[in-house]
Amino acid sequence: MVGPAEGHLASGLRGWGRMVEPLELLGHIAAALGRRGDLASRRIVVSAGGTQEAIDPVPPTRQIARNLLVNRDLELRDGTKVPMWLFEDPDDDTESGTTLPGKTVRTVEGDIVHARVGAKTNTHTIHWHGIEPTSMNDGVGKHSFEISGNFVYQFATNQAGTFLYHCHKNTGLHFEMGLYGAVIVDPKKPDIPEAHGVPDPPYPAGGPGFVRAFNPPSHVVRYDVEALWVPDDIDTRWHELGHNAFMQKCDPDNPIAAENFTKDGILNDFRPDVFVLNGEARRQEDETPFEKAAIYARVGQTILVRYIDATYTINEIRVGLPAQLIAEDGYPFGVPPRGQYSHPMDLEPGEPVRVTAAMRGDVLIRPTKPGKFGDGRKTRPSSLPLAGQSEAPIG
Ligand SMILES: [Cu+2]
Repeated sequence: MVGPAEGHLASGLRGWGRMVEPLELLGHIAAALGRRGDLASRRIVVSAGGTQEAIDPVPPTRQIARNLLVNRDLELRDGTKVPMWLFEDPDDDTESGTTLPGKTVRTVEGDIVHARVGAKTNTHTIHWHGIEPTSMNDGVGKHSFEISGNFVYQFATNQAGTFLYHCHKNTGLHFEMGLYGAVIVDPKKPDIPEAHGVPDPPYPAGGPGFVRAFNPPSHVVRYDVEALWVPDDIDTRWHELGHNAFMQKCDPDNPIAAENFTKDGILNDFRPDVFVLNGEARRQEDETPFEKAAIYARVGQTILVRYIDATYTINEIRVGLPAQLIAEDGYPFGVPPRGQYSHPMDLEPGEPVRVTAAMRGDVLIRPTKPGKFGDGRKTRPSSLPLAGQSEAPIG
């Protein structure tokens, strides 16, 4: 590709868009093909044309929008304010459009999604973690591009499961600052008696709905109550840093040279002093329960917990009731075509699931007795969030 050149345009305007002059074209051709190679004395066709056209005419089945970013303070119980960067849904001007974690993106298996993304300040991206779009739509800045202004990402959500989206510019910092949210891909509603009373997907937040899981032959499980747990840890020192702190400069000849990192940051040193669950923040010594993570269900109901780890450390998730881990990282255990060597895992009350950054999982819980259930550990009863409740709570 050669050009375009700058100058007088057919539209009457001046600017970039002219075909380059024939002599310059000849020079490019000679440089590319050589003067006396195998193609000597051949004729060459040069074609030129407009560059403004619909690049991809695939019609979307679902359209969403997110802007980056909104500045918000996360207020601790002692009054300390931690600066955060949040996603904003420009089509939702209520409080639920700008949240920590970011507003959930919910799609259905088989959707073609168009995500209109705006960078309101500086440059950002959105990476659709685990969805695996094309590299142009994957939002990994270093492998494609960062967004300045607006861009429409296109991807297909062909696999039901729990995924996440997050900014992938200067990722260590921008993810830490709060630019993350859930992507939930629902399976299509099955034509079975249990589907009675369940609305069409995308299923409502909180339930009821269906989740992809080992359950032949349909490989869906109906749940009544749905919860999303998103733990995060915060090094409050990082939240005073600038947009490009400790960012690697681009030097294609020596991409990993130490001198290519700006020195105005500490992203090689993470010391979390605040723990966050579903946007509620606590200092380490603070034992106050996390209200937003509490789950209320009745005996006999099926609870689905989706967790997404937004921390940078190793965490253990514990449930004070028998539970079943049915999927990890968007992959359901035991479900074709990939599940022939895996199977759902039964968890004893209090048995930990170890997770770290960006790991996800789906857990089913079926309470058989009324009560209030914490993390299942004897030493710190009910200090972690699961609270099953019936008409007559005990314990
Ligand atoms: Cu960003």
